[in-house]
Amino acid sequence: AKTPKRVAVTGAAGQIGYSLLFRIANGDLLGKDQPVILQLLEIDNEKAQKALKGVMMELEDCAFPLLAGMTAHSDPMTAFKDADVALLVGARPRGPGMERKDLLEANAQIFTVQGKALDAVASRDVKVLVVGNPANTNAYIAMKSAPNLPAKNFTAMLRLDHNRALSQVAAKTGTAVGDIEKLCVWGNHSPTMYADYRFATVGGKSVKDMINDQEWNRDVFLPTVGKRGAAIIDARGASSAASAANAAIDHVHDWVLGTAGKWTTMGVPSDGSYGIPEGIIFGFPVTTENGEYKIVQGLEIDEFSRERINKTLAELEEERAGVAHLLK
Ligand code: NAX
Repeated sequence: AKTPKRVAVTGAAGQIGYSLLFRIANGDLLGKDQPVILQLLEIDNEKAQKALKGVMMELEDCAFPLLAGMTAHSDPMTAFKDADVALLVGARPRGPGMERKDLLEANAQIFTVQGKALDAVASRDVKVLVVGNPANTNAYIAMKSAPNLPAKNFTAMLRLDHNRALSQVAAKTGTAVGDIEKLCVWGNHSPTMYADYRFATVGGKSVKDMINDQEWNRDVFLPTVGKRGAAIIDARGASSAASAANAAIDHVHDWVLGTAGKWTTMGVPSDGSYGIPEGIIFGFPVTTENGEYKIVQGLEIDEFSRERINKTLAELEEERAGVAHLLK
């Protein structure tokens, strides 16, 4: 049997955690032959720790054959010890009267501490996925706080936006989501993200030609994908949880196990591709193989796309400037 992999999850007693942990323990994250040990972090608060114990009781009651162990933590220095994968889901939500700036700073604080802890105790190959918002900037802060780990190990979740775009395109073209290739989402996980089906194909046919409607792209598709999170809150009375957990599973699964040449979207530190400044955590089309991702190169960026990419980049640069003083 394989040696168990250690998967650390923060915000483990939250809504996303409740959808995520059972799927990890079921083998959906790292494969049906890969035992896992869950190292679960919650805030140092009696109610949160008690809720976490409750989730762990339910995990026990599933008797998952692949769940080789689990531990509860309130300190990232123990939660991240030897972690092979770290899913940073817990974050500070925006409270009443809280400005965007306060939100950025509260989260910068959390992700500085967690980045340092990963740097100190995690596996040197740890794969980090930041889900907690603002995800791209939180991933940037964690990466900058972990100078002894490779920067490429830090990623942010754009996969929910990617999956949302896939299903909108499938509905519009009357095709199956699984048949759509070469779709991607550029930029920040925020309403400014740019979902791009210009290169997408179904059975070798161009999706752009099938749709052939730039107004639908601009006035229906992009706003629908961009505001989907708000639409879910409006309908459900709570933010996306199962779909967010599913996207986190997809992201790490594909990163570890490969996409066999197919594109997906990951928020990764830019290497300067497409004029995105180095180090900014940006949604790019990627392929993955042997546990490494590669940004798809050589795509043509037309005027409309450049405008959209610049807009989402400007937002990320503004967020980066807003936390720069905390990273000294
Ligand atoms: P919940 O509020 O249900 O759960 C968050 C949990 O994190 C809570 O139990 C809280 O105690 C814990 N927590 C807070 N600070 C922590 C810390 N420093 N260390 C450990 N645990 C901590 O939120 P949930 O709905 O699960 O969402 C979690 C995060 O995902 C939010 O920031 C949310 O905005 C973000 N999302 C990101 C998405 C993406 O596509 N990147 C989509 C879904 C989601 O909105």
